[in-house]
Amino acid sequence: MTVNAWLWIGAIAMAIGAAVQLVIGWGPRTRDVENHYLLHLFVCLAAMASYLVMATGDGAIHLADGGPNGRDFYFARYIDWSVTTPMLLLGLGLTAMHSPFRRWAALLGVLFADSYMIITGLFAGLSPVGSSQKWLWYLVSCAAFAFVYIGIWGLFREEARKTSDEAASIFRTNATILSIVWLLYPVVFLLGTEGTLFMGDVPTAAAYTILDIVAKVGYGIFSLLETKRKAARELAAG
Ligand code: RET
Repeated sequence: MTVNAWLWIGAIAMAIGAAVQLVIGWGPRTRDVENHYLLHLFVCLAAMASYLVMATGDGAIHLADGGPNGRDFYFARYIDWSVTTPMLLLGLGLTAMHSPFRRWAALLGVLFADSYMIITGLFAGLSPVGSSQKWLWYLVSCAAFAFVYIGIWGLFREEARKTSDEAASIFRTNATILSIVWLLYPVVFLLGTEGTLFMGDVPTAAAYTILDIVAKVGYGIFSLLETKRKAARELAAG
């Protein structure tokens, strides 16, 4: 398989993910379902655009470092992540918080740390392979990532426990999936063409595509169905 094939797989998977969510969320919705519907649908649509621009050859720049032939740096991924990761975290925050407005500063803090992680991650990706500044930016980005985890497992979890047993349990499942899947991104960066070149461009593209499908399509559909089930239970209970 080629890098391009993986990018097309990403674009098609995101389109299918968006279509499936469109169907799941169709019809009358509670506010809770609507929140998750819009967030997860737009996550897939944003990623679909990003995969399309990469697959059609306009989402990367060619850099001279990283081997005799240089390397393609897919900046479009970082634009995608800068939009989609805050949306996914907002979705997780909403499963935890009865009223996000009560702790809006905490919520914004987590989203800010997340943006910081992606932007400094972009600097890490752009800087020359083998340079010391690459690892400086990588560490800064990882530090921001640690703040995101502190937000999830500290503030968000505390809020979920206060909200209800059901919210706490849903939150725990979602936060666990998200935490594990997200942790693999810096590992792919480290091993791939942006990091140590341990993996070539095809495995790097494959790994990011698979992670994106799990983190956006898989997690999105899971979270949307879960919210619908919760709404149905609430309706039945009156
Ligand atoms: C980078 C490199 C620098 C160090 C760290 C990173 C983390 C990236 C993450 C990305 C998550 C993306 C998702 C996209 C799907 O919607 C930027 C790779 C910490 C956590 C979940």
